[in-house]
Amino acid sequence: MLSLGWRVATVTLMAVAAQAFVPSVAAMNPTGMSAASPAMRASPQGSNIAPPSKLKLTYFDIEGVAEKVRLALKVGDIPFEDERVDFASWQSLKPKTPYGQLPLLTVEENAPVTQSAGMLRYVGHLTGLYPEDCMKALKVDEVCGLQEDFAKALAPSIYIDMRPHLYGYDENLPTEQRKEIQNKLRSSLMKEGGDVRRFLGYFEDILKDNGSGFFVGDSVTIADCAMLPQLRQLKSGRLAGIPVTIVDEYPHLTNFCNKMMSLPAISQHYGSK
Ligand SMILES: N[C@@H](CCC(=O)N[C@@H](CS)C(=O)NCC(=O)O)C(=O)O
Repeated sequence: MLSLGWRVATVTLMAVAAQAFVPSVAAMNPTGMSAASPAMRASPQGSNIAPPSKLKLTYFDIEGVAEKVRLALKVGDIPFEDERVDFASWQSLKPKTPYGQLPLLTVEENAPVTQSAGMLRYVGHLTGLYPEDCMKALKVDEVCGLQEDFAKALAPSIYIDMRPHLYGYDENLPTEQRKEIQNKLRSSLMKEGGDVRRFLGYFEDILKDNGSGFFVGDSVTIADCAMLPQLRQLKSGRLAGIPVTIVDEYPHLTNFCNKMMSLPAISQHYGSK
């Protein structure tokens, strides 16, 4: 039986436009979109979708995989219930979820839906943060996919500490041994030509080539909502062996983080965090 502390650590480690009917220049906010009533939205790409009357995002009280969805909802000014499940309640909730995992997105009276990547695109459609232009959407998907690849590269060094059996070790592997393996994995991630600088280099180049400070086009997209939590994770100090200053080595990534964090919806969301 896992202790609560262990379960907390487990889940902690597991783990991102509105428009008026007729946007005016005066109504534009720093996202490049107009601040508007959520009743009907027109994205910069021109979609007009009425948001659902009820939206609930259920996840743990961590950033994790649901943070990109929270950020897209906040940037898009879509009202939603940000339900945070505590780890004590999770054990009884888990068997009632479709696949034993969070996040869940409940739209109006429909059955809850799983998978954060799908939720992000759904919110992207609602808000216009997912471009209607196919080519732009393809580029957004490319960045989102690369972010997922980076998360996958980091995952073994995170999960070895929580679920060693996933990597062929005994599930009761002593903590010191888990840490030892974790240190080796982190050293490999950090070595010259290792995955951390490889991926950060890719992201830096995408920003440099795009030139707007955002990953695709000249305003916020769901790709930016996916990237910010990924970079925040690196800067958080939660990944031992990865210097918290690593992102500072990349001027375009640093500028991106500052730009995103200074958007009113995002700075309000994080408050003093
Ligand atoms: N592919 C899923 C992954 C969901 C997932 O891994 N959820 C983890 C937290 S990040 C979870 O529910 N863990 C608790 C458990 O498995 O008991 C998504 O992106 O939504």
